[in-house]
Amino acid sequence: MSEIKLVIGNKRYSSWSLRGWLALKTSGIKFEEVLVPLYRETSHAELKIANPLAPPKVPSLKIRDKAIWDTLAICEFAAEQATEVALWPTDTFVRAHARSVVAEMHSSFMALRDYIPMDLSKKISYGQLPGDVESDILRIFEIWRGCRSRYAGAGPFLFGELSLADIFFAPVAVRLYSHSVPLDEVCQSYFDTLWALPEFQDWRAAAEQEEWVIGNANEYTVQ
Ligand SMILES: N[C@@H](CCC(=O)N[C@@H](CS)C(=O)NCC(=O)O)C(=O)O
Repeated sequence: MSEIKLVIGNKRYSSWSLRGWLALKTSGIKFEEVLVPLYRETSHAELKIANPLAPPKVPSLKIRDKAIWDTLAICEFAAEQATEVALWPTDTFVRAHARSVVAEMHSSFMALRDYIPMDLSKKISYGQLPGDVESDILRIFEIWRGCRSRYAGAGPFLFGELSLADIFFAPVAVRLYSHSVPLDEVCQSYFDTLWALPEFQDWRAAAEQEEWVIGNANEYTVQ
């Protein structure tokens, strides 16, 4: 049993869990996954048992008698502990650019998050979205195009090699996919790269197997 435990929510729905999990997986750190299904009466109590020193949110890390919570702190821990890969770009200014993108993702895009929650079981055809949601999406495309035009020579991800910036956009890719949001050539190519990340494929495959489903009326059922 690993002494590092990552507490996550439903793979189908928990966008922040996906980020923390991808950061740990791609870092190569060995960890044990503890999945607590969210939005049930007992969820908060179960989260407290899984990681007593963290708030009852996911993701959180439990390392012996220590807790690390909030996705950004967990991702920074993964980047610091990774020995085989660099989850931040090595160049100072490129790294600062990547951190700007990650910080913007962490603190913004509320309209997109509220209107299109992550749901890996959902796929509907595209329809006109509210203006503030469209504005969030246009800003995301602006970030993607800006990074791809600057760093395409270094690799297929936003900053060339895979970085935490890509990991932060993984749940956004799910949101765009589930509402069939049209992408231009540059954004589609980046989306395809992100979607094909093996660890992301593993997460989606596990989400498909989950038995907890939130229905149309927001009721929570077990299949
Ligand atoms: N800013 C936090 C957000 C964590 C968060 O809100 N997680 C959601 C799931 S994606 C959660 O735990 N919801 C369960 C609840 O609030 O009961 C982070 O970055 O980790």
